[in-house]
Order: sequence, then structure tokens, then C-alpha cells
Amino acid sequence: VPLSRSALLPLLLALGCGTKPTDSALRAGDSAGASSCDGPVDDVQSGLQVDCATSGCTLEVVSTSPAPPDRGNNTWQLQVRAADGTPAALQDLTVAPFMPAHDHGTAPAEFEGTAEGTAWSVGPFDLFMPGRWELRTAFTRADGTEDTAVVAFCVEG
Ligand SMILES: [Cu+2]
Repeated sequence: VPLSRSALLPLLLALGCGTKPTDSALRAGDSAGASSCDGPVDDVQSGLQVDCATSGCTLEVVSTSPAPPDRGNNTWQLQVRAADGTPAALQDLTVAPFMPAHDHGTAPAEFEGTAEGTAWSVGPFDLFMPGRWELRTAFTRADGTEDTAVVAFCVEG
């Protein structure tokens, strides 16, 4: 990656987080509260399935570590299921954790998954702030069809 994580993280915090520009990075990271997780979220646990954007499949959360997701390093196992529920083979799967309210993601921004049978392991990715995160997932099915799915969840302070 062109920028080291240690160089980019303070930049992300300075640019994206908190409404008061004078807040320090630590202050922004500590500003947990009910209002920090506004918006719809999924109940992230083993077996959760969310709809794919276009091709009629679902994205299943096989497992997360830690469970439920928490601040710091997280590793997830994901699996795409066809419309009939059978596990779908994929060519690739990439996730981009993102905080829409703050308009920032992680460093690096994307994490390529590793196939484990029909499931894919992604991470560790650092959910470094409390609040509402989206795991924006993009993948290519065996027939070349590209699709996306989003899992939204709250990270507690
Ligand atoms: Cu943030």
C-alpha cells in the first residue's frame, strides 16, 4: 500500500470523523453514543443473510470474530448463496468496511477474501471507531456475474 496504516489513520480521523474540526483523534474515537449509530442495521450473527444488489443471491455471514463485531481487528467468514439457497462458487470476494456518517473507511480500504471451500475469509480489518459501519462486499460469481451486498452493523464504544 502506498501509505502506511500509521500514516493514514490520523488523516482519516482528522478528515472524516466528528463534527468539530478541533476535536483530537482521540476525542473523536471516544465520542460513542446512541446518535453515533443512526440508521438501519442488520443483526450480525452466524446465519444472517442479506440480499445481493442485482443477481438474486444472498450473502450469508457464516461467522465473525469477534462475535458480535467489535472495535479493533475483525475477521469474517462470508458465503454467497444462489436464489435456491445452494452455496455459490465465486471467482473473488472483496470487502470495504465503511462508515457512511463519517465518509471514511479503513486503511487499507479494501480486503481481498481467501476462499475456504465455498466460504470466504476476510480480514483482519480494523474497525477503529464506534458507530455504524457497513461491510460493502463485492464479488464475482463463477459465471462472471459481478454483484454486491452490504451488511450494516453497530460497533459499540
Ligand atoms: Cu468514523
